[in-house]
Amino acid sequence: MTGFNRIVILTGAGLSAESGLSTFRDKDGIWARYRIEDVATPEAFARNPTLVQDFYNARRKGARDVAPNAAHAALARLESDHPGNVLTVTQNIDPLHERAGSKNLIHMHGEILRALCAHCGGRTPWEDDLTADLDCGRCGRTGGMRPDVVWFGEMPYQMETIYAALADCDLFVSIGTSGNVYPAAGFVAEANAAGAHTVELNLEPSEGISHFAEAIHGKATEIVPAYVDRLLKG
Ligand code: BJW
Repeated sequence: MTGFNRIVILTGAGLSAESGLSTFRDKDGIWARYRIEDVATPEAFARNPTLVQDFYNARRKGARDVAPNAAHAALARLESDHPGNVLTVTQNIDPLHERAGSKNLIHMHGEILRALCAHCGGRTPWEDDLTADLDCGRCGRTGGMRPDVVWFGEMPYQMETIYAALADCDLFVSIGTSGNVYPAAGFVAEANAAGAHTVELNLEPSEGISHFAEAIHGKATEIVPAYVDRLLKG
């Protein structure tokens, strides 16, 4: 496995499952307990802000004290020890990659420990509950403070940077994601078009499995450290 110089890693909820955070589409996942239309769209926030804030307030509490697992640690080790460039793009809103030490990191679906003012677009670190009566520290307006996360129908963050990295990568590795949500589900096609080797590491075959040149299935805490060892040994 020698010769990879520009690596893009895409991660999803399966990476954080063994840290105790729920995935979305597994049978006991978040979407088995909540309807997407009720909690993860701008229309839901406009219709019932309290329900949406309660949903994310509970998840913010869950993310505050959670620890990264062996898979997050292995990806941080890859970034620090690999001689080439490693960019990690995560769909996860939890802070586990950065807690493990990843630095070249994009949270394309936002961060649960940040707030976004729907009025002025200001983004700010936020560890406590969000409520409908809060004022924005930047523009002073009330009622617009929401979690800094990307809902259905909204544009994920830093897409230009991500597409530029995909167009230039020689290895693309997708980890712990079901491949249901676009644009992330389309990244493997972009990497294939760039001539990159493409690898899926997941508990089970994802929706996009046919697009990957290689796949390893199993628990992230087992298969990710082993795969990183293989990459670093060259
Ligand atoms: C393990 C494991 C273990 C478990 N070890 N593995 C029709 C066609 C195409 C697209 C669309 C369409 N209609 C609408 C769209 C667009 C829409 C979309 O994709 N809809 C689909 C449902 C079809 N997308 C959007 O609206 C996005 N914006 C957009 O497209 O803007 C326009 C645009 C166009 C072109 C370029 C750029 C932009 C926004 C999507 C926002 C998604 N938001 C959420 C919520 C974020 C906040 C929050 O966390 O609450 O993001 S939804 C949810 O799904 C969350 C996740 O990041 C995302 C992906 O989920 P993920 O990570 O894949 O989790 P799971 O649960 O699905 O899978 C986990 C996997 O792990 C499973 O496979 C398990 O087996 C595995 N696993 N344990 C290893 N221990």
